Amino acid sequence: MEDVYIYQKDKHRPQHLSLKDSFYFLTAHTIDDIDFFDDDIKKKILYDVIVHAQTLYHAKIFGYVLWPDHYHMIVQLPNTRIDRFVNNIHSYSAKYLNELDCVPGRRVWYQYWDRFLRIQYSLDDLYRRMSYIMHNPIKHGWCDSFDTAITYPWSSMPKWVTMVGKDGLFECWTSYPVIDHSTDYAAQ
Ligand code: NI
Repeated sequence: MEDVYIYQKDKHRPQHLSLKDSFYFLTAHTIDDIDFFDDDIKKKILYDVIVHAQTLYHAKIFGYVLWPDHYHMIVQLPNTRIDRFVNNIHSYSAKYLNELDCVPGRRVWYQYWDRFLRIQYSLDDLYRRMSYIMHNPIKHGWCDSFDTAITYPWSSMPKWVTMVGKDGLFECWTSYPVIDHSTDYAAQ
């Protein structure tokens, strides 16, 4: 995914950002929170399907993190048909995963939640969601530090590091600290 987001302090409008489009923070869970995507081959299936949907729907994915039972994504769509975008990802990832596991027709995905990001006047909402993604490996017990979290391979974070450096990400992390999303199911 080439269009991952660039955090640029003091820049009014970051690269690739077209404000006429719709930005969403998206979270989707597998059915019964089953760890369907529990190895690299399976996560690669999900990743490839997401890349394909990105091209098909002219979406730009600025951030993502993939886990065995859910994923989060910050995505820009040129229209508001996020349902088609998500349904494409879910139907093809289920189809390919089920082929691999030899269980045709098995239900894989439960539901998704999207939050429209209000960034017309301020990018704070976007930066907060970037921090949320950076915090996710800690939240889900993969590691316990910022330095390790940003190396999580199934995410946009390694790409973010190459674009703005660890210092740039740390600045975002400290300027937009993760707030408690425990009552916000879309953000789990
Ligand atoms: Ni999560």
